[in-house]
Amino acid sequence: MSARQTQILFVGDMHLGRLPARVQASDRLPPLAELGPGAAWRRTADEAVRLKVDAVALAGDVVHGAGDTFEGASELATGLVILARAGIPVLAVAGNHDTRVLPELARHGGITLLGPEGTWSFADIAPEGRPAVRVVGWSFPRPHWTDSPLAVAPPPAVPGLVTLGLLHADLDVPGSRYAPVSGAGLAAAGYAGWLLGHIHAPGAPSTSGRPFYLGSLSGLDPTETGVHGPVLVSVGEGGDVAMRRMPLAPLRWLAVDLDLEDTREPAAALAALVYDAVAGACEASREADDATLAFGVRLALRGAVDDPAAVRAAAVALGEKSESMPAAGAVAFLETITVETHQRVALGEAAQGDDPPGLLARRILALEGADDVPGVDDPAAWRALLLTEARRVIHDVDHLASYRGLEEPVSDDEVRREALATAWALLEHLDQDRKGRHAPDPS
Ligand SMILES: [Mn+2]
Repeated sequence: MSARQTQILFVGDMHLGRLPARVQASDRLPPLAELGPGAAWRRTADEAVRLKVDAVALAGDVVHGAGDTFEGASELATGLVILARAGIPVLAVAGNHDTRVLPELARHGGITLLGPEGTWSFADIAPEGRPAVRVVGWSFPRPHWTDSPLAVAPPPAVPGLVTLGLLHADLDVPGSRYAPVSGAGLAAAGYAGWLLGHIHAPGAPSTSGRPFYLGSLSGLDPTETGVHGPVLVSVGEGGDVAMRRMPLAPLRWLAVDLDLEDTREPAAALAALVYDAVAGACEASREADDATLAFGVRLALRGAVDDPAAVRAAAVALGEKSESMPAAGAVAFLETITVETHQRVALGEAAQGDDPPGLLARRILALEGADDVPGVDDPAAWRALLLTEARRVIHDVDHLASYRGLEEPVSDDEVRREALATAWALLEHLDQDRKGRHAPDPS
């Protein structure tokens, strides 16, 4: 660090009070509390002290919700005490989860709330002998807010003063109930950067004034994959701005694909193949100064195999053993293994037939995006039709009373993969029926 730089550490959604979901219980893994947002926040505070940053800025959803307020507030206090002892000020905006609790915590001291009640306000970080930086922020007034924060103009950029925007909002989602805001509108403010809370997937830091998401400080469930941690902003004497994500989250989620297509006897070798794939993926995700303690891996097996049933059985056995394993200087565990392998079949050949396997083979070819499907004039149009049918089936299931409230929007690719899996399962079943007819009766 140059002594003449001003540094601010920006922190995305923490949801303090929550513990990460879906972590395996294992003696080899650190306790859950060491892997969650509270631990990530403590590490962030320690790092802020070590780097002697000039301020820490929180982008909202600091504390998860009413039920977790006590636990969340106590975790927050731990970090605030560390920062207060070092004389590091903390700025924050409220997100949709902490419209009540954050202003209250701010009143107790230790946090400066920016933009209370849906207004814009700013704080200048101006350490002696170093460049001043202005942080402008807007806070959620209520858990739902359908107006754009830009409905009220943010303070204009001041020539010669580096200004950074801090905001919890839904970027480029018109009609959102979570402070919908236009990225172009934010960029037009002429600030050096916009550091956003709300979406938990971390975006690429941008110093060109384009907004980006800080992402959750620590992945809260297996869908929050990748490198999570705060973003360090450094401003030099000439007003040059640099941003760097610090990989401080103790838990990292990875989605790993293992293709078994070219493997001999994949069922027998599955455990070794999986350990190699997991270790390789953890190693590949490792950053300089990586502080990951545990990797949670969602593994998908793919490809054509001779004996899909044997692969499924081996995957179930491996899942039941649920061992954690050393990986990339930390510990990895398998959160789930999904089996998307399928029967090795000459599809083009099978699709020539008008029998049930042939009709299924045509559907598989179409769903896989083939340009030529025997007996089909326009495979693309047919694929669209198949997906519409599949989506209707999913929609009917989604709206059963028992699933109400669980439904999340299903992507086109998820629909396609689900339809493909069903078609492959049927094809395998037909194949077994055919073989069964010739096999001796087991009874
Ligand atoms: Mn959030």
